[in-house]
Amino acid sequence: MKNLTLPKSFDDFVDARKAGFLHVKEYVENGGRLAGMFCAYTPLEIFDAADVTVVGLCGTSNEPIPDAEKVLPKNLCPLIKSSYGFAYTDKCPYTYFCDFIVGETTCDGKKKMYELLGEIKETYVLQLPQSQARDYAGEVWYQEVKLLKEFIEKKYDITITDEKLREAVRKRNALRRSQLELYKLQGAVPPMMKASEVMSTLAKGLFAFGPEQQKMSFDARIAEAKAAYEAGERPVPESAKRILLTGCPSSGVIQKVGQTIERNGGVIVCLDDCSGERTTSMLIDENADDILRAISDRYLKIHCSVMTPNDGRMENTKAMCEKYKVDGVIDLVLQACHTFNVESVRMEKMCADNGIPYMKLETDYSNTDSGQIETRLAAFIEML
Ligand code: BJ8
Repeated sequence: MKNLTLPKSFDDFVDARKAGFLHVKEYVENGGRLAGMFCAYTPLEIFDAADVTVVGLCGTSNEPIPDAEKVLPKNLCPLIKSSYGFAYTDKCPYTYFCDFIVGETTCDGKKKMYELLGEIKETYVLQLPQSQARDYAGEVWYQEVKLLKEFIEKKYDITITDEKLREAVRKRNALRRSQLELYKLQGAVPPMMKASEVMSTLAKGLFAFGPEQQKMSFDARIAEAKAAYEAGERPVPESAKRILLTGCPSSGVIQKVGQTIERNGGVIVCLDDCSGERTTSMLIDENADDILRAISDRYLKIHCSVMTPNDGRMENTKAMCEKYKVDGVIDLVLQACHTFNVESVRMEKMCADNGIPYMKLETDYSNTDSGQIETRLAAFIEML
């Protein structure tokens, strides 16, 4: 086995993530099954039912991007370049240790990147329909989910039974309910946590390995935050402007954008991306006759800009603005993400129609625009 070099940026990454890196080595060396994935459309219950731990491999750091650009075009989304760069440079323990990777045909950049990623690590690509609107889309996706199940069965020479799938559904539903409770804390006025704390709680859960452990870690943090709030602690001042952050996945810019919002008198009360409340609230019928179909149906319902039409996202964001008493919407677009970039026109219109202040922020993983972002965010929050 080659020597693994950890990137410098991990030194100051959240402790939970670092703990996960150490844990993964031990887990794999003890015979644990590990797979990597990139997208909210990946049906996690299939992996759970096969006792495969699945970890998100979306790159969140600028560090491997110069190396990735030796292969990939520069004008590509930073999330794609970072993800590929980690595999290309052997710098991510999860990519390094996983048995295989599951990709999906979402945006053009990602689906073509998977072809190159497959040269480094075995990569299985789910063929996701481009729309939920066609009658046949549900059947196409069901067949894809079934093919994934068969691929995993063959890979490990196992059978994934309906009982195991049902058990996995129960555990994932329980985890989702717990995650919804965590989001609910931000509905209080003032919110019970800073957004950075919500995110580190989610990250801690994510690297806790397995839905039950994740749930335990969320439940403990929720109880702690509620008790502190009841005892009079207010981690966020009542004057903080309540922000809904929507658009592209934000993990790679959360320091540049999230911390800047909080430093300038704002607080993110709703993270409205594909792994936020709108997706988490989609549960699966635990008693469905055809449990595999119930799983595939749930995942196809997810709203993402790669789908057309994608009206559900606008409707959901509007509902979240009301629920979380939002003062302003920040629409995050990662550079060269055409789907979210074009869709921002509709998001802006939805906000204007409902009298909600809106700001679009286009950025990448570098720090070259930090000053400009600070100025723009400060001005936006000041105006709320
Ligand atoms: S369900 S948001 S994880 S596709 S990689 S689309 S930022 S250009 S990540 Fe995504 Fe699944 Fe949708 Fe969620 Fe744009 Fe970049 Fe593509 Fe991206």
